[in-house]
Amino acid sequence: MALLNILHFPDKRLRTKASDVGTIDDALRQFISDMFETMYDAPGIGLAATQVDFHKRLLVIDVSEESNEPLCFINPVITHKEGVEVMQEGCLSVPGFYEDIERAESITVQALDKNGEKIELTTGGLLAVCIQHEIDHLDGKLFVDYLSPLKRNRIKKKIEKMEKEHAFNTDPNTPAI
Ligand code: QAP
Ligand code: CO
Repeated sequence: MALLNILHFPDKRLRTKASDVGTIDDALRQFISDMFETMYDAPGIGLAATQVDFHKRLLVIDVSEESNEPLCFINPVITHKEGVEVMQEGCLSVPGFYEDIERAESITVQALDKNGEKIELTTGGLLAVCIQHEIDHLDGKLFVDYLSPLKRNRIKKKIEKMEKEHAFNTDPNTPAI
C-alpha cells in the first residue's frame, strides 16, 4: 500500500512515450494496486502510469458512482472509434482546470487485464472518454494539448504559480506546509 506522487503539467516527464508492458508479475500487480490507491485518494476516475512517472503502457479507471468498479488496462489499443462527443474533462496532472474536449463517442479497446488475460470492450459515454484520455497520457499527450496555445499557456502559468506558492501539493511524501 503506497500513495504515488502525481506529476503536474508542465512537467516534461509527462511527455514520455510509454513502452509496452512485458511480463505481468506480482511486482506489477502491487504497482497497479498503488495506482488504484492513488487514484481513489485523489479522488479521480482515471490514472495512467505516465502520471506517476512509470513509463509502461498501463492505466487504471473507475467511473462508477460508488467507486467500486476498478478497471485496469495493460497495453491498451483502440481498434475502433465511432461518432464525436464533447465532454468536460479534467486531469489529476492539471489540477483545478476543466475544459470541453472533443473525442470519439464510442470505442472498442483491446488490452490485457492484471492477470494477463485478453480483454476487449466496446463502450461509450464517460468510460470511452476516460479510456481515450488515459491512453493519450501513455503517448505523452495531455487534454490541454487540444486547447489553443493561449489557453494552454494560461493554465501552465497558473499551475506554475500555485506550485511556487505551495498552494497545493499532491506529493504524499512532502508535507503540505
Ligand atoms: C480523466 O481525470 C477524465 O482538477 C480523469 O483538482 C476526467 O480523474 C476523463 C481531478 C473527466 C474524462 C472526464 C481533477 C481531481 C480528477 C482535478 C480525473 C482536481 C482533482 C481528474
Ligand atoms: Co489525465
